[in-house]
Amino acid sequence: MNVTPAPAALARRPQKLPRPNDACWCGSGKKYKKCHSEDDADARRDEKKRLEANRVRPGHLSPMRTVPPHILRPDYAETGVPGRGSGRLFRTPEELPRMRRACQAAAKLLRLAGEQVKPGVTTDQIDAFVHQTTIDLGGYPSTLNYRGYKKSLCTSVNEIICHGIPDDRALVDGDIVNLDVTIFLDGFHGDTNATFLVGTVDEESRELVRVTRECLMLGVEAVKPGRPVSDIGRAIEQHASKHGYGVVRSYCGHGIGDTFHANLQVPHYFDPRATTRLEPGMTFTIEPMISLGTWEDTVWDDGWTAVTKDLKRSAQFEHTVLVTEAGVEILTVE
Ligand code: EYL
Ligand code: CO
Ligand code: CO
Repeated sequence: MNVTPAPAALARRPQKLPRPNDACWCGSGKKYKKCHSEDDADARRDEKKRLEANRVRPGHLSPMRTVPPHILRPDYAETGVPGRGSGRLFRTPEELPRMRRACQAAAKLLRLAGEQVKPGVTTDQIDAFVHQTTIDLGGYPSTLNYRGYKKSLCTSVNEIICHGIPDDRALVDGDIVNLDVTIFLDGFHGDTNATFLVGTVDEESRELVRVTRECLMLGVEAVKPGRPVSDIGRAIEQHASKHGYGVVRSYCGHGIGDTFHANLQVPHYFDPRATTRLEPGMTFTIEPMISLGTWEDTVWDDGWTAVTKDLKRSAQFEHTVLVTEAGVEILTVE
C-alpha cells in the first residue's frame, strides 16, 4: 500500500504519467507500478465521476420566437434550407460599408448579451433578450431556422464546445458560457462570440478562457494577403499546445457575407490542405474552440450540441474579419 503523498507532491502529479516500470513521479525512487500508480488511477476515476455527475444535461425548449414582417430575412428563414446565395468570398467596395454595419451590430449585440450573464439567468432568457435586441437593431438573428436550428443564438456552457441550444437551465456560479450571436442586417451577416464567466470561476477555467481569447487574436494576426489559410490554424494550434490544450477539429471558421456560411473553411489547427491564399476583400470568421483536455467531440442526441468527449471544459471566441492590403481588419468591433 502507498503512503498518502504530501500535498506538495500531489500538486506535482504530472499530466502525462510514467510507464509502470519507470520511476514514480513523486521522487520516491520506487517503480511507478509499486508507488502512485493505483492512487493515480483512483484519482482519475474520481475525476471522471465528478465530470459525469456535473455534466450539462439537455433542458426544455421554449417555442420558436417570431420576427416581425418588416425585418429583412435570409432565404432560409421560411424553409430552413440555405440557398447558395452569391457564394462569393469577396466583398465589393460597395458592399463593405454594409458588411461593416452588420458586424458592428453583432459586436454590440454580443456586449449587451454578455451583460445579461449572471447566476440564476436561464440561457432561454438570454435568447429572448438577444432575439428582441436583434430586432430592435433592425436585423434578423441569423441562426433562427438556419438548417432548422430554432433559437436566436447559441449558448454553450462548460463542456459544450459549440451550438448549445438555449433552454431552461439556469446559469450556475462557476460556469463558463459562450454566447455566439449572428445578425443578418441589410443583406449581410456579422458573426461573433465570446466566453463569459458566471460569478466566481476557478483558476483553471479562467486560464482556459484567457488563452482561448489569445488564440483568436493570434489567429487574426496571422491573416496577411498572399499567405495560405493554414497560417491561421498554425498560429492558434501553436499557442494552445504550449498550454497543453486541445484544439477542436470538427468545426471551422467559415466564409461569411451575404451568405452565413460561404465556401471557405478555416481550420483552427494546422492543416496543410488549407492552401487557399488570402486576398484583400475576403471576409470570413475565425472561431477557435479550445479544450482543457481532448480535442475530440461528440454530439448530443438533439443533433446540434457538440461536447468534449472527456467532458472537460471548452471555450471559444469568434470574430468576423476582412483581409486588407495591409493585413487584416476585425469587423466585429463597435
Ligand atoms: C446552426 C447548424 C448544426 C452556427 C455556426 C448556429 C448548428 C449545428 C447545424 C456554424 C454552423 C451557429 O458559424 C457558426 N457559428 O459561429 N452552424 C451554426 N448554427 C447549426
Ligand atoms: Co458564431
Ligand atoms: Co461562425
